Amino acid sequence: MSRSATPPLEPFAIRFGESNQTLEPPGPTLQRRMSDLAGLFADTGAWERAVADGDPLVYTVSSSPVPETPRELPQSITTIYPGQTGGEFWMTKGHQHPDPQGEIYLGLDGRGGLLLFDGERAQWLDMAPGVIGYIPPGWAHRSVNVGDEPYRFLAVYPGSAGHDYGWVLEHGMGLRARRGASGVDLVPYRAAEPGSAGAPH
Ligand code: PAN
Ligand code: ZN
Repeated sequence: MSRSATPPLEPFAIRFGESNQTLEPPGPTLQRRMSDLAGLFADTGAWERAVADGDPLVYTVSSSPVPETPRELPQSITTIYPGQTGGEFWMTKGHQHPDPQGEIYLGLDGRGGLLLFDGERAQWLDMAPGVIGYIPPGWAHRSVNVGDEPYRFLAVYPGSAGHDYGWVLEHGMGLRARRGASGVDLVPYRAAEPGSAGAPH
């Protein structure tokens, strides 16, 4: 049976699991380690050292069972652990939705930021528990943990939106979020430095 022929789900309740870490009943969960974030941090040497030094878990995404299929409305909780690489706060890969549609994020725990980029303009929204960040159609989005505790948020997005990660690798996100003397420094985007991979040793 093709995906488009899948009948809509029946109604059901979804609850936050213990400490807001999961949705219940649970769906797929994915883990992103430092090695999954190639080409995203500006300081490629610092990224390579972090991969070599234990390849830490940077974030997890725990979904409900609602599938990413047209007309459904999937949800997931993202947990970004606290840390910096080359002074840049730990963050998600970031993506565009190839089928441009809106999305909302609801802050659950910790302190974060929602970085939005439409290819020309960059916007930063401070995220905290109880704050809804609205992502309009056509804006690439990345989340950043700017605190010392896990930053957690609920995402709700159209099941037909899709996820394009290559767009962010090609175009960047307009800004980078670095730890500054008094909190977050938003600095103009610069591409990741060339890595040592492929260089003669
Ligand atoms: C979110 C993101 C999640 C992980 O559920 O997918 O925070 O970020 P990356 O997908 O950029 O790794 C969302 O925006 N869904 O559309
Ligand atoms: Zn999204």
